[in-house]
Amino acid sequence: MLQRVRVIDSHTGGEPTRTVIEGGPDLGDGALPERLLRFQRDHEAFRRALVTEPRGSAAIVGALLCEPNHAECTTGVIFFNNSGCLGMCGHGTIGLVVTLAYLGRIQPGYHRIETPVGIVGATLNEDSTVTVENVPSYRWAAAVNVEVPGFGQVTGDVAWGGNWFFLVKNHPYTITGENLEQLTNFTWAVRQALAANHIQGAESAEIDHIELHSPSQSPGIDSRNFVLCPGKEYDRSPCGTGTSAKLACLYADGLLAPGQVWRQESIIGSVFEGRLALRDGALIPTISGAAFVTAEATLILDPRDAFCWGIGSL
Ligand code: PYC
Repeated sequence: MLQRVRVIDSHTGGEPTRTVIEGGPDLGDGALPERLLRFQRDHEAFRRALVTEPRGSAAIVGALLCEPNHAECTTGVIFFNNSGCLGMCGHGTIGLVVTLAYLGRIQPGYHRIETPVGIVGATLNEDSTVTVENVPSYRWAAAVNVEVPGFGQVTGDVAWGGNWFFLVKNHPYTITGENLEQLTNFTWAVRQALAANHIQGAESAEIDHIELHSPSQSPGIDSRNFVLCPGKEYDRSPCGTGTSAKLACLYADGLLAPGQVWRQESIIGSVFEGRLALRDGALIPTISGAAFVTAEATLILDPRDAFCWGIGSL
């Protein structure tokens, strides 16, 4: 039998989000982390069908809307990509909020959104930009050395911004589109070396995002980044969770004060504006950016199609 899935596609600074608004799996109720486990255990085929080829692409992040567990939240969401699920997704949250506004389900103002790693805030601003108040972020380990085969010793910080990041301190690359292959090869090698050397985040979490920075050529922009996502694809946006991790590291180094603005540019030149607030000893990043709806579609999943559930995986 054909399965129909209604989605709204958007992009946030060039990075796509596919929000599932109807026809997704019912994950039951309970806490979001439990529903995430059910999604991972029982709905791998659905994940691949939604975001990998032939319907999707390696860059797409899926956002499955779920009933929130907390009454004060507008919605719950589980983010997923070509290789698995994400704890949080900054660009995806901006895309999701713009999608809910497009559907007429929310108005400008403050909304709470439940994710598997905690409740985040999201303000839909009058100019249609969105400001995400992320989960508390922190630097877990500073100046960690790792021997990367073919590249030598690489030093970086391990930080949490809703996902786990390794923020490389020393690299020789100019962050431009022409260097995509080199940037990808280098960051993928760093990620593998971290795993091989058991360099992890809290509670032995895998570090699955690698982030490089360089100065920006654009006036008023503090930094340009390249972020390698878990499925070996780079983030077209400046990465909301990656920017959060960066802000936490800057704060830890005494280079960013609460309230100070940090403008982070992506490799394609899209910009997020970030700030930190200190609340009860926790660092709360806020990330502002814009998203645009690009399509409203019904995906057809036909089990007779040999490629119904996506073409291969990593
Ligand atoms: O914006 O947080 C983000 C993100 C994570 C992976 C892709 N985008």
